[in-house]
Amino acid sequence: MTAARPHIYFNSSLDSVDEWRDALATEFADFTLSVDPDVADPESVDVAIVWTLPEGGLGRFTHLRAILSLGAGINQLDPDGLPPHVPLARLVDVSLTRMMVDYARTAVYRYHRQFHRFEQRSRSRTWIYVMPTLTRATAVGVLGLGELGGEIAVALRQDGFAVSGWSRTHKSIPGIATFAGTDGLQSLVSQCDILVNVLPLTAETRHILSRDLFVHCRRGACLINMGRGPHVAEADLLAALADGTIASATLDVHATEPLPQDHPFWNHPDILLTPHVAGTSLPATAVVTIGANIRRALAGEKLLHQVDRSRGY
Ligand code: NDP
Ligand code: OXD
Repeated sequence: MTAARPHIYFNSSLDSVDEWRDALATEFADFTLSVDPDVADPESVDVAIVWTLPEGGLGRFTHLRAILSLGAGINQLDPDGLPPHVPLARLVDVSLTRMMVDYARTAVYRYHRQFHRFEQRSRSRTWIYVMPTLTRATAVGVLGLGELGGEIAVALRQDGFAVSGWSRTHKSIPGIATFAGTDGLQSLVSQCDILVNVLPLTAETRHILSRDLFVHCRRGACLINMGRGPHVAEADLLAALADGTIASATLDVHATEPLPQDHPFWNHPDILLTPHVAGTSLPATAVVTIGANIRRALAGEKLLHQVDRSRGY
């Protein structure tokens, strides 16, 4: 509990402002929490906690000291349009991490135990026997080895899968084969049965899941996209599913959300869609980082998990 009395602006269509008010009350004895359209004295706002930008952006908050994302990703805040002098932080939250690990495991096991094939065959009353295997026989590649990808890779390794991972800078994680750079990505995908994408969306990673990559994949590999929709070149994925390069895809994130009614991903026999639910932060746990970052912002200190604007994540 601190004596600081921050003025906090909050904007999210997904998160409950009441739950966040209660959570912030465990960190600050006195604070003001403003939401549109009732933001009195916008010039006095110290910190913005946001999932997406409000209409009109954040320009009216002329004395803003920090922008704190309610997501681990920040691309939805259109970072290039944010005031460059205001530090921006992404969210790291134990609940979010736990949910992302659970989602990755669920989707990986669905492929490893062939449930996707049994689901399809049961619709046509077809009995197929596929010999089950131990997890060590399935090679899983994790794209992105940050807060989330790193935990996912370690959890899958603990489950016995043969895990490899890819990041921008080289990482060393016991029991996991690590790769970096474009050549590293091609080597990794050529060895994997299942790919899990948990990269941030940046200029470099947009459409990374495209034909150029699929041609290096093991034939019949399965894809799990938990990063962002625009990581996938959609027409390339449909073509790869049609010719068997990719056997099946689990897509949690989509270029347009909600996915338009006429989108070809709906009803596709080899695609499982989930509505961007892989992970979410919970105020009761996320407030620990958010509270610490509000105090840092008021003190003019560097934020935890501050985004490097030049890298884009
Ligand atoms: P981090 O910033 O902790 O990690 C990002 C990882 O991606 C790092 O390992 C980084 O490499 C790597 N990376 C970034 N750019 C490249 C590149 N050009 N080439 C290779 N590797 C690259 O992010 P988080 O793990 O916290 O979050 C990752 C993403 O997950 C979010 O940005 C968001 O898009 C998505 N997400 C999705 C959710 C959902 O519900 N579907 C929920 C939460 C997050 P290096 O280690 O070298 O820096
Ligand atoms: C996030 C998300 O980035 O939920 O945290 O997508």
